[in-house]
Amino acid sequence: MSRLKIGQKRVSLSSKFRDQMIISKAQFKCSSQKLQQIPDDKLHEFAFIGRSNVGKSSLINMLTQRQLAKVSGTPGKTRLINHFIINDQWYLVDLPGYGYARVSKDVRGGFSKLITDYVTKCRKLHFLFVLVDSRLEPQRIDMEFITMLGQQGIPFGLVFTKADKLSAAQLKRSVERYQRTLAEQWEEMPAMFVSSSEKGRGRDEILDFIDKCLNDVEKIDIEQE
Ligand SMILES: Nc1nc2c(ncn2[C@@H]2O[C@H](COP(=O)(O)OP(=O)(O)OP(=O)(O)O)[C@@H](O)[C@H]2O)c(=O)[nH]1
Ligand SMILES: [Mg+2]
Repeated sequence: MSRLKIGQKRVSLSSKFRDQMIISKAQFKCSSQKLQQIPDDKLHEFAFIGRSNVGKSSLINMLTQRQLAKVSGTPGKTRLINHFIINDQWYLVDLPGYGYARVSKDVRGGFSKLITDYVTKCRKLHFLFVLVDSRLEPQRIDMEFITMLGQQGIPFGLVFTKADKLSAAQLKRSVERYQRTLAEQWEEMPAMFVSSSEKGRGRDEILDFIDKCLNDVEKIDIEQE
């Protein structure tokens, strides 16, 4: 198999200094159980995916500094696609987790139709944050998922969650282990972020990344007018 490249929908990042993004408004918009139900508008979407319980909903709450998404210690809490509209301009999207066998027989060992439909067919999806537990070695299901993203050309980055549970040295080892595993298959490394929803870690980096993406899109939209 040829080596994988990161999807190209993500535009190049400008290094121009900007003020940090401020989330002045964040609201729940809707829950969807199929792709046809997601908001029918042109606003860009930044989505969060990963194994059940990895911390997707917690991360959305940490980024928005609001209790918007439902968090639970029991895996499989988020079953639908949840859209949260930010500053009336773009969406944060909380996706159901994968790899949780008890959710449904037909999703076992694979990815539900809801997830694959959204990830592969939603044209408004601008960037996908794939969350992985920073305490674990690369998991097969995560590697399978990101291989699929590479094959489909979907732009994504990795977020190492629950970093508060590791020492700095353990965290470094964990990230390096991932980089070594990815290097076997990928031509280039995806963007990587370290997060802790408990401590607020990673918030500035992730919001800054989204801000840059949105700014670049705006520039392209203007150039095309
Ligand atoms: N220590 C620590 N715990 C976390 C962190 N993020 C999430 N958790 C805990 O992990 C559990 C799962 O968090 P969720 O945010 O509900 O995870 P999820 O990925 O949305 O789970 P599903 O919706 O079931 O797929 C909860 O008990 C959270 O409190 C973190 O950064 N640090
Ligand atoms: Mg959730």
